[in-house]
Amino acid sequence: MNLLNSLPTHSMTMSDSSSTNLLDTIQGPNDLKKIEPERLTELAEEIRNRLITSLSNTGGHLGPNLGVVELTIAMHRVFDTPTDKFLFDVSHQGYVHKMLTGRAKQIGSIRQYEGLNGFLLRTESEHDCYGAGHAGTALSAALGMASARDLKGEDNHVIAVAGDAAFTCGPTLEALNNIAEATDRCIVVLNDNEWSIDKNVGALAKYFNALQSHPAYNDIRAKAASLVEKVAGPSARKFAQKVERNAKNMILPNVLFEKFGMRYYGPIDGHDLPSLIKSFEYLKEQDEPVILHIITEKGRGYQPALDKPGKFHGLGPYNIEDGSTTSGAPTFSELFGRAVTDFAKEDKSITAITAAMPGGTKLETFKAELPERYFDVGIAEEHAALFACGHATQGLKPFLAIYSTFMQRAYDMIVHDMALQNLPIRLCMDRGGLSGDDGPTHHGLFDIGYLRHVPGLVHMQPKDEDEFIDMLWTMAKYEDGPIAIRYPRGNGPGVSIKDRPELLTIGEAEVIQEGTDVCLIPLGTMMEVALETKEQLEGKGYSVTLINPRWIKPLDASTIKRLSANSKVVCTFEDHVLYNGFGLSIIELLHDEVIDTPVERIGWPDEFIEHGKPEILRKKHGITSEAAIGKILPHLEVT
Ligand SMILES: Cc1ncc(C[n+]2csc(CCOP(=O)(O)OP(=O)(O)O)c2C)c(N)n1
Repeated sequence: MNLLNSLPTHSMTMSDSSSTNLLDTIQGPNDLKKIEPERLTELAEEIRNRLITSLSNTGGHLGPNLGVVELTIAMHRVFDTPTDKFLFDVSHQGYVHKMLTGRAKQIGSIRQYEGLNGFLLRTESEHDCYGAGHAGTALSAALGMASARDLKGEDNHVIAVAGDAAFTCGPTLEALNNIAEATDRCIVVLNDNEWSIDKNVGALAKYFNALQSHPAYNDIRAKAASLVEKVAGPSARKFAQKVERNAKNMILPNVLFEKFGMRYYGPIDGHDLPSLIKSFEYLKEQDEPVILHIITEKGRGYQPALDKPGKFHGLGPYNIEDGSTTSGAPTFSELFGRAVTDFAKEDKSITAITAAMPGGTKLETFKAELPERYFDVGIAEEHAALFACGHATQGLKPFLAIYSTFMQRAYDMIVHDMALQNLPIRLCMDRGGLSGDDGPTHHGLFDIGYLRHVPGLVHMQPKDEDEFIDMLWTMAKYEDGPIAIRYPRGNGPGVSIKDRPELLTIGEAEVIQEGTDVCLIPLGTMMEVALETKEQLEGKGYSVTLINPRWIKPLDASTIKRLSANSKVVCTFEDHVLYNGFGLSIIELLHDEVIDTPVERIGWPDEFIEHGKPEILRKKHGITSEAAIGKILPHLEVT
């Protein structure tokens, strides 16, 4: 049972943006401080309405932000950014902070090209002292800032806000272990809503949840509330210690946190603004690392988000009345979830592992149908990778599904544990390629670079849905070592899938057509851009070779060598950075074989790509057939 059910749930009021008087007066935190205390609840409601209305058009992290409205108001009421430092873990819940630091009017541009980023960026505002997008970074970075402050003899405050699932991350636990040694003063807010993107998992989640469902919890909450009533007074410390001794027994996480050298306060209702403000005023005066445990509701104030916290964690545009969204053709993730579940029904040694992303990777299908072989290890990619290694050593066939960008965390495990020991683990890298409106923290543009040089590792990318299933099937049957697949966000070209998958030959490309002028080598779904390029070239009378390479590693060296040598120019296409990318592997191959056909490459430049719709970003950065033609033609026109 969640005790917050007893708290009032606001219904969505449609009176919103046009009458958002208080919010529109806030150009920065100082304006917030001028608002009369009794009007702060009204402000909270305005913020919620603005979020619900605005995000229905742009999409975004609605649920997490609705949950931190009061928390963020209280923080800006008590502390002073940019002097005081706020770090939000992942920072997907940073929209309210953006609104209170002069960006309320721009919230409608969030995640849009040239608009506000969906996460915090140091370059976006002086109030954003630390950027993020990946989980588990806030505590460590906050400790570093607090330690730097101590060294410099300054006296500002450092406050890290982290969700309960952030405590499943290795770096968070590593920071906790180091907190007492790193600084004498730092405030951590544990924003406990019982949810990661999906339901939070693991021992700590159970520990926190057990607290909320414990019969003594109401009593403790009442005492905790009375604590914050009193803490503003002079005898605060003594009183706090007395309340702790009397009210907090073993069911509270105080023991756990205090072993790490932090004084624990709470739990308090994270939607009770006066309590939050008083708590921060009190904590501000403490000369020791402290943790404030607040209980919040993800999606507070919007019934569809309360009903489906997983869906409303982060989503595209939705119908504001009922929260419904449109769904199109099956995505690569959905095909993955279905296929691996079907394979696992036939092969009892297949297991599925996710690091807190059952919904995103669609392993939720596997979880529903084969729960005993499904493992969600929390936001713990390094652990997930090692856990998969353990399975592989015991003859199981783990499918490890992690987004390309989050797999970066597990690089050392891939080298040191999987590849060096040649363990057959199936690395399934969803969102391999541009992620679009999530921006640079989420684009999966580096995985070829960080896997290409790992000895013995097989890596591939499918051009369409049917080939995708063949590749997954080939992975299921492959036993010789680690094998990876990258596939993009969203849908493929929409080809139909044959009844039974086909086993592919590792390292054998598909030659679609042979010509004599230009050799096009598009990786994966870049086939679409290559096909447009081919048509334009053929329209100009050139003879074109088109190869679907399938394998990033091992390359089909003999086919690529032969067809490149027969062409006047080669052009590669990849949804990846050019540096250390797929095209570079073709250049290396031709160089090593002393084939002097020039190679042109279409791919992302050596920079962090901003957020925005893929069409816009592709055009801007030259991931188009026009750009390819522009690079190819000069080689053909020379006589
Ligand atoms: C390294 C990494 N893995 C996975 C994710 C995907 N992710 C984003 S937010 C989130 C859950 C965060 O839950 P919690 O910390 O409890 O915050 P809440 O959303 O509940 O406020 C996950 C798994 C990520 N951002 N970074």
